[in-house]
Amino acid sequence: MFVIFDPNHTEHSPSHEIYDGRQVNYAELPDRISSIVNALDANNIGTRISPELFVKSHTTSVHANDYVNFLRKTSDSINPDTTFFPSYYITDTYAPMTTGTYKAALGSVNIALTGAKMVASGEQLAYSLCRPPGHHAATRSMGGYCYLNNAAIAANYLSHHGRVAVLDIDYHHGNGTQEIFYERNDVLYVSLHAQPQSDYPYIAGYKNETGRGDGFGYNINYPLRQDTSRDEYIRALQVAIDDVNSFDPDYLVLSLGFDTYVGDPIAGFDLEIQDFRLIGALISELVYPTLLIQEGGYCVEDLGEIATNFLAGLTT
Ligand code: OKP
Ligand code: ZN
Repeated sequence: MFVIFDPNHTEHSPSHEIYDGRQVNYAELPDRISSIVNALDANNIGTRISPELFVKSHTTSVHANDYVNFLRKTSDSINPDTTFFPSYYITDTYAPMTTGTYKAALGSVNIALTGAKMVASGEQLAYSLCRPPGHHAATRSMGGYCYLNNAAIAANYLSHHGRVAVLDIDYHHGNGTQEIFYERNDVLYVSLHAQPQSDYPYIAGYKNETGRGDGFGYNINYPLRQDTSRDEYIRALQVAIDDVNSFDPDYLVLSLGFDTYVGDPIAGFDLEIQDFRLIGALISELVYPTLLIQEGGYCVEDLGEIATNFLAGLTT
């Protein structure tokens, strides 16, 4: 398995986010990625490679030009060491920008596209260590630590080679990815997440959001109560996996969030570190060329161990 990694993500490092009107520590930390990379190294997992550069049109076929330009110009105008909260093209108070944000977001897209290209050319599995994450970024908006939708851009790239299923197992619903593919039937979106009645992003992720037009029936949400037990979670995951198999895609993109972990500081279901081995094993039943896209997961200390457990289940 190739692991695509780029240290340049550290240039995006906001000092805080705003929660309930108060400044709180930013949870989406650069150390998240080092935690995973260090654990992969220590366990000799995967072959680490650097991303290739891709032309901007891959990004602008998913995001509006004016939005991408806004990200670029805003990043250019921010003074180093300041954290700026844009007033436009943003859906909440969880997508602050620093001067390196645009560069890091584009870097994250290149990480995703490098993995997509490998999977399109015959690799069975690639792991794109994307940061910042992407699944809350919609056609013309940022939100929830996300600026450009890495998984959607990769899935759209792969859709030129065949039909694609996006399975999203981050704790939060990927409202951006859902929006981007809502009217398409060549990309299936299936998401397992905390119910939007109680959890971010609140505005999307409901059961009755099933797609529109050509996309009707190709968007599937499994909202779960915050107090969902491990066994209930595993049962729901099995149903989501069955949906992907019924669609029978040519490629699978997994939006891989580790914030379903019980120890996550901002989220979490009743899942222990070892449970990620079973989750990986269940997902390995999806025998399609698979691209793993890193989304959330905020318990920096345990992320590495969660990732190695997940990969052990997925690959053995
Ligand atoms: C991004 B991803 C806690 C409130 C922050 C925003 C969550 C964004 C999650 N300080 N809520 O899906 O992991
Ligand atoms: Zn999340």
